[in-house]
Amino acid sequence: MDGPVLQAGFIASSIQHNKSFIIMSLQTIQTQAFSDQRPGTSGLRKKVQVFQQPHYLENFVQSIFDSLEGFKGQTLVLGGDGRYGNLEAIHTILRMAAANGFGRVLVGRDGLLSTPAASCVIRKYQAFGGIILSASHNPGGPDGDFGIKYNTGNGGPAPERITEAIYTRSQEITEYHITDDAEIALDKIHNFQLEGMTVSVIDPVADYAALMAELFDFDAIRTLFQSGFRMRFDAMHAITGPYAKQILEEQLAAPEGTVINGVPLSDFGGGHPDPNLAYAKGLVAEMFGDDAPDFGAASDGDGDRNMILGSHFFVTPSDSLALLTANAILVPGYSQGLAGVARSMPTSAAVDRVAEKLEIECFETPTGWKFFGNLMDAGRVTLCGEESFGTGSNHVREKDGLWAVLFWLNILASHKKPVAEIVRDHWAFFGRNFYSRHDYEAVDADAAHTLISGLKAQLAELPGRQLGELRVAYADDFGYTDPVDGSVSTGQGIRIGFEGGDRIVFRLSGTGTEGATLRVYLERFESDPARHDQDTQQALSDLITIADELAGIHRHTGREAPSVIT
Ligand code: VG1
Ligand code: CO
Repeated sequence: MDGPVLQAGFIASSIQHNKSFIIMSLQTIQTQAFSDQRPGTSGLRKKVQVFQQPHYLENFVQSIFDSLEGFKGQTLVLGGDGRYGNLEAIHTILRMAAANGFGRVLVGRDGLLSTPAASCVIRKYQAFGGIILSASHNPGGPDGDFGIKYNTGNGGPAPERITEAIYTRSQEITEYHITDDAEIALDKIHNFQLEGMTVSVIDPVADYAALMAELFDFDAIRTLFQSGFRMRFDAMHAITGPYAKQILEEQLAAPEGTVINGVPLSDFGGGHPDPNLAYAKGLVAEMFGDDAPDFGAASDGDGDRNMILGSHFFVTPSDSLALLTANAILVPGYSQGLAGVARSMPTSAAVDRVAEKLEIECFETPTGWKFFGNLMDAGRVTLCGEESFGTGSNHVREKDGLWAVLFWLNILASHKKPVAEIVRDHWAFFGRNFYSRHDYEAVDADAAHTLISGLKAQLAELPGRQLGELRVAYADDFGYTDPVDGSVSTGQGIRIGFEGGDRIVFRLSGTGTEGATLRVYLERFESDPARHDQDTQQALSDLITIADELAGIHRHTGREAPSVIT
């Protein structure tokens, strides 16, 4: 082995900076493949302890670089959500980018960039691609999760053909390239050289904030806040704190204190940075309490998810997508009309009916934002969304939490009505899709796979069968052919559709890091406004029973109830 053996491991390898004069050199480090580096729904996510293994991060980063062509001298964007290990990983990746021949890296100050901001920066500066360090909504800290994903030059998550190439490479890797350790100052905005590569430390918020100001009517939103409108934004001690503070409190003049939990912490304050009714407890209590604010919102670890609440009212992400689509005309950035919309398969069909009314195309894609990229690049869709608290548009190529919040603020500023009234009016016009997702987290992986195999075995005989009051219209394992490049993705979730539009979907999570997570998605369409105020779980109760009977959830997992209901 030439060169000193690094005290590798992403924590150990880069924390001891030589403060004195440094002569840098390139090193090629011998390594061995790790068998578990296949990216999931959104990059490679593992427990911090897994990433702390010597060479683990380096192997994956080199596998990314080895799978790409033509990046020599080009620009890479780099940043993360600030979780435990973020800064150390940034140091390692900068040294590897230099050793592999990138010309320049744009890195967020303190190593921070939200996922949508990274996407924005990649596009704005026409970078070759970007690396984002995040495990999104998964908890952080030394016992939490870490993650890494690669985004291509369009700003979007690498498509499956690239993530598979990265995985294949990770199985053959024998060496990686890195510069010697170096002093790297990321706490101020400046440029410096690293072994012939320029590192530009950039303001993580500025480019993103400028883009938001182009899309939304900031004057109208400012007037709304000046009229006494009250909002609470929960940044969950994750990445959106600095973004929300600057945009909401400084640029839009929302009162100080509008943003809560606004300081990013490496362990998210011990919380679970997933903006839903289960994990954003404090915000939910305030929004359903006495003297509730008019509008509540939260975002996740890396800033790409959003939860929308009104006073005593929760907006499901599927409804939110439908509503943004129906009201896009009110928002300057979208007032020219929408090319089309797309939703992930498990997301409710609420947006489909809006698209029909607007006479625009509506696509159903597999779970994960990477499937929207081609449709947006081809100009076929403008808005996209997922039931998992993700909405976004072609302004970037990632879902975007704060963008969704600003979109809602723009709508609220135009309608001047409470959130609940806007949503009820929408249901009265388009009908309501009752919708819920039941997650069974960290179940035994073998049991979960047996459950899914059992469902697959039943698919052929299900159509036409009567289950309780419902008759099965179709049952399949969802497959998708990308209409732009013809690539095929199979095994994307079991769908059981009933006559009248009710639906149950089963799939296993591709972002969990412990055992398996079973997700059960339940949906019922109701056109009669007199029945729109039912409790959601009540409205779905017979589908919940059918789901358990068909899949044997209790029998296979031993669980009496879901871990999380959203
Ligand atoms: C989950 C969601 C999916 C989302 C993905 C990444 O994936 O269901 O809709 O795109 O997380 O979101 P899975 O495979 O666990 O169901 V994020 O905010 O982690 O980038
Ligand atoms: Co996220």
